[in-house]
Amino acid sequence: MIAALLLATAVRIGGLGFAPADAKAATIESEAAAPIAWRVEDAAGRAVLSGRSEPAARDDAAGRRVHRVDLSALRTPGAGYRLIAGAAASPRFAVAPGLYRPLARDALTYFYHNRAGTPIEARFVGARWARPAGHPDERATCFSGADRKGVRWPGCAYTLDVTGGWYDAGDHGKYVVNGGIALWTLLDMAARGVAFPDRSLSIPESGNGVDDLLDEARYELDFLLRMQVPAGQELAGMAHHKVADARWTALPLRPDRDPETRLLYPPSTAATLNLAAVAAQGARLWRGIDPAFARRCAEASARAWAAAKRHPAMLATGDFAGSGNYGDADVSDEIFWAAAERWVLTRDPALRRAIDASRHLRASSGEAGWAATAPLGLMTLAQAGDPTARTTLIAAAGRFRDEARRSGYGIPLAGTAYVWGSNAVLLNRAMILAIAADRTRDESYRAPVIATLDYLTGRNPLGRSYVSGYGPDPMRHPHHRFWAAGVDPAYPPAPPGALSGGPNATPGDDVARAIGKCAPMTCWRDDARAYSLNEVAINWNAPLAWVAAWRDATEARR
Ligand code: 9MR
Ligand code: 9MR
Repeated sequence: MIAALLLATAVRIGGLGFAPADAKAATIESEAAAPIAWRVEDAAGRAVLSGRSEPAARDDAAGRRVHRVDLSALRTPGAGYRLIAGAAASPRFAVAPGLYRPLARDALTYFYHNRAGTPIEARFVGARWARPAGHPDERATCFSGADRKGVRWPGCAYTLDVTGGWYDAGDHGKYVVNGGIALWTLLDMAARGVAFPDRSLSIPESGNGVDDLLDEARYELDFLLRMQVPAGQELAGMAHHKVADARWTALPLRPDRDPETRLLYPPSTAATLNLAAVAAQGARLWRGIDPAFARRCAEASARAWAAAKRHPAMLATGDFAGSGNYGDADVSDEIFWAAAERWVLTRDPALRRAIDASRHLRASSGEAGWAATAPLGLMTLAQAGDPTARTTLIAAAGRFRDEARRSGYGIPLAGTAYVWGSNAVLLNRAMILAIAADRTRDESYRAPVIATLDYLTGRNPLGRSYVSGYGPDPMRHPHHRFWAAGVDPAYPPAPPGALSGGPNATPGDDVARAIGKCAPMTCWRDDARAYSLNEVAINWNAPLAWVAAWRDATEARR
């Protein structure tokens, strides 16, 4: 007992708290080998629950030995609880229903904040975050000349109006590949029945009679449709890979003050298939809401699909100054995903044959990501009732659940593979676990989903929340050109609900390199210059919104 008292070093718990009936777990970091006594105290300091920890093995990602605590028996609603072990105490936490509802909403509001081509208005987001439209009339032509590898690009004879969409991240690039997965994720929420009824978000479209989640998603879909090479051109139907600055701009920078030339970069097969996929998904979702728009989406999807077939190997291998690459040498997963979306829309037997012949139907490689889109196709097929896709997804969920059982923090990532955007790797795994929980009603898939959100908001070795405005010690200084208070106090801080990319064991910027050796889960700094650790991005916030909404929607069914 004395030893345990001395050895309990830190108590880590989800920063938002728990729904009364939900499973509740926490982590004690301690080198003690024997179980540690713990207790929960209420706001008045009364012990309301106690137990002994379950020592786990050393957690290599955390670089320390950890103990697990199960406090599921704590069901009485209240605020100001603390979990105490020896001399260490957790931050105060709540037990209450609906704790994740505001996060789901704020995580979606992220997208309005990051809209290009339109003013961000004080009446929607408050004066602090209002700004003039960035790139309000974005007519761009194609990059011509040599890229950084010396490859020469011909340019093009046309200009496209590509106004609108969301900025990708801390930079002002708009990338079709990453826009695709982010948009798919929001549309998938809607397809699964998550509703943000008209006026439930605060956006310019609130009051138009349409669900606000769909309105926000349409802002990006409209933009993606503009990225398609027009009819009559040699590459008609293909989608440009990105529109972005010709050179990197420095932080801070209000988007309307961007001095750089904006250029279209060469079309790619991957971007084209992203467009084919999300335009098909859009056609399905708007069919009953705006049939003319749905038809436009269906046509664009068909043209993109046909163009990708004509140009199956236009790989985005270019390396251009001023924007990210999103390069991808394997488009078989994009083909599978686009085929799946198009089959669900059209029921074309040729597409069905392509799906059945694809290895991606049976062998899921893991979680979705901007370069790994097969799981998006699987999720859509499973949602449409496809038994094989369901089996493949549930098998993937089983592997993630096994990893969660090995993790000292209960998260579906064991081992040390913490990459750029690791927080979103977890969330993309959590989505598959959540779908498995929905399908099977097996609650063992649920715990790692809860643990993922707990980890992101405080149950981690740094005791930080990676979500701005949420949890006791939230991220404050993201790499973002406008939410740049971290580099210039004249700029606003991040609004609530923005997710940091998170720990990255492979340093990709000067701040990260200066950290030196670190246990993977601790390779992170709340520093605006640390773009390989602390950037925010549409493809990271979208699964945050999805998973937070799922946690909120499903807590009642327990
Ligand atoms: O600010 C850029 C960030 O948005 C990107 O994610 C990142 C990686 O592509 O690059 C950042 O830009 C840096 C550039 O790559 C190198 N010079 C310094 C830039 C920092 O502003
Ligand atoms: O999310 C991307 C990550 O998987 C890559 O490792 C990284 C370096 O290529 O780029 C990330 O994407 C960035 C993009 O290139 C530019 N906008 C910001 C994105 C997030 O940092």
